[in-house]
Amino acid sequence: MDANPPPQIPLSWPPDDSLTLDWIQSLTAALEWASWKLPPSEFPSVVPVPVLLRLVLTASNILHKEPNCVRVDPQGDETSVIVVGDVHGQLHDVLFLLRDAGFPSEKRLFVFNGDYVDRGAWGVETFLILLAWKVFLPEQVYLLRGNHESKYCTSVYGFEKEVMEKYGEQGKPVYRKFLRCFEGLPLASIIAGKVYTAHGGVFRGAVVTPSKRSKRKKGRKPISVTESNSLRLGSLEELSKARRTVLDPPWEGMNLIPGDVLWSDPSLIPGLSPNNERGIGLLWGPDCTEEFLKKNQFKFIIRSHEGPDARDKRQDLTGMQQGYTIDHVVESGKLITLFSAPDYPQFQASEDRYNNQGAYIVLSPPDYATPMFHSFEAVKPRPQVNPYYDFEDVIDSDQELDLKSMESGTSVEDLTPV
Ligand SMILES: [Mn+2]
Repeated sequence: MDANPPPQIPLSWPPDDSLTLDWIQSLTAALEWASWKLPPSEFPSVVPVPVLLRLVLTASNILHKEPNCVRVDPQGDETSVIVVGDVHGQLHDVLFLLRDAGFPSEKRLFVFNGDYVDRGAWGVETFLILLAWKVFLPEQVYLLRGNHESKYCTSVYGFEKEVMEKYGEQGKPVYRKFLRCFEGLPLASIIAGKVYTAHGGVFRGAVVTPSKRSKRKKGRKPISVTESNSLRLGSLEELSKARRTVLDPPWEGMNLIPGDVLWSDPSLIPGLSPNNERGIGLLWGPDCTEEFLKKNQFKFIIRSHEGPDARDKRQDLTGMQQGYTIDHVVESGKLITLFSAPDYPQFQASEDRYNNQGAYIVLSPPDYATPMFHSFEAVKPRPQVNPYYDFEDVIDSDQELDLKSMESGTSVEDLTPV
């Protein structure tokens, strides 16, 4: 890495507001250089606050207009779609992935499945680069939300502190702008009408009947979702109606769908059940995968959310050493878990690392229904930096939601959705 800074530093916002490929390349070169050569506190000398705010706001405006479930419909007979799982602030691995797969273009669409920030030390850099691609190619690049794109997760797993250390006194408004952007990230995608992708997975249907006005003027009893025992799989129509602009999805009440989409995990046990390990979301069995695929005429579900540490604790599902697993094989198709952060997590208390590969998936024309898996190793060495969270104390990823530390102070039993 060159000792001299790239010539574009500090970066400036293009005068006519239009991002170019050149601008993205300058941003990438500057961020990569700074990750090796500058202490975090000098980050504003590379990306000054006004430039960062313009980029985040421009992307945010695009994202907020997208529906909960974006339709990714490749045009022409030469267009492929790349799907990417969790990247967790591992800048150098994301840059390797983009170079390896080929950068986004008219002929190469990208769907990112969320979890851009937290745990890794370069969440700001990683997310800014992805936002720049989104602004440059809004119809070719899709950024979905992960459970870590939330206020709760970023306050526990490092991103909030990372922003504060990189932007110092100006950190608070910068962090708030990031949170506002997270609210806009869509929840799911449908690729070529065949492949459903979301960070966690499937979701329950709303069990609340439309409120009919009581004939009596007073004494209308609110209907509680958690009183119902009838968990059923949700429809795409229900997904489209969910309110996603909640920083932390509720685990009870009228708006459970975002929490399910972002936090759920597959299981080999049939049916839908509460995800007690996580404290939010669902576990769903192969029968639900079949029902969801069949009803919507999909061939695949591609979800992310479980890394090698999470899979290490699961007896029923296979490990994440190659960056992907095939969890359900049913009559209508398959359920895939895709994880794109190799040698994860970046900071570990134990010498004994998972040394997992990351992976991305290529879906190709004409049918987009034969996923090609590309596994890759971590870029090494990584720059030596300090973590932004207490990785030795923080609970491991299988119970990402430490409910006891939530502000409400409500007990786990009270919060578990029925
Ligand atoms: Mn996740």
